Amino acid sequence: MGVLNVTPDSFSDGGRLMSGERVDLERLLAAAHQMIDEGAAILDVGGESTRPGSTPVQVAVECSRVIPVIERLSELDTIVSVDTSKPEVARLALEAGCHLVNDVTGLRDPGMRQAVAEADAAACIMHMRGEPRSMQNDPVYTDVVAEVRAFLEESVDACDEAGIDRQRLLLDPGIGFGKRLEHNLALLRNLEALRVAGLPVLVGVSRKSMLGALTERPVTDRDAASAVAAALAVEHGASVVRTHDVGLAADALKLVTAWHAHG
Ligand code: HH2
Repeated sequence: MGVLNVTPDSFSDGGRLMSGERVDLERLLAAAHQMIDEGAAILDVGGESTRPGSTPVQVAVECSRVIPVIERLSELDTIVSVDTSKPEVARLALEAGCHLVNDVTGLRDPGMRQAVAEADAAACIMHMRGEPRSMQNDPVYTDVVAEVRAFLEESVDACDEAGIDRQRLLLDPGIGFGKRLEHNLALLRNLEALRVAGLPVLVGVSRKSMLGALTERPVTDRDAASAVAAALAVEHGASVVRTHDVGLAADALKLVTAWHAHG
């Protein structure tokens, strides 16, 4: 899953695909084609940063960023995902040709579950402790793996009740979303334990601060560590990795595949 952020303020690539307040569609399409060529199966379009300390944006602003992009990407031979936690944005994105709703709040809003069910769309349920504004203020868990799994179980049940086809769900531990380094590492080492109902797990660790803490590198220089983390995540049970540098992650995953094919 390649990340296409159309925001001025995302933590690692804010403004890259923008021209002032507007999305630069030419640059965005070039980035999308490059990701597809490098091996992305899914393109994830986000119009609101969820970095620690970020503040929410209005529905109209988020829509003005993501909807024209989704319309264009839906013409390509790829799965299009919208990274949003607002049902209104998700509905319009699905109407515009989006296939998957990637909700960092784990479809907690019943309106979001209804939107996904009505469109018979796919969805990613991510775990987040708290909200972006305050989530890194000393999060505490007794057993982080058990607590995240319990949340995912409840969420899958809620999606069942809303009429969402289970086969269309992905689960995500939410690396860096209300977690300290030791929590992130425990989750990454135990991804198999998070596979509620055998569903596939998605991991987003690309460029995140845990990699900064481990390598002492700035956000602009974490792509090598991100690729290694992607490989480790797949080795420990992830089926999808969300990444800013698709080429590097694809190389890393080719090695994992070869390792197993010839083992
Ligand atoms: N991480 C980010 C955003 N969306 N979605 C899922 N499912 N899993 C993740 O780990 C995840 C996510 C944060 O990364 P990014 O989009 O690069 O930054 P920002 O939120 O600042 O736009």
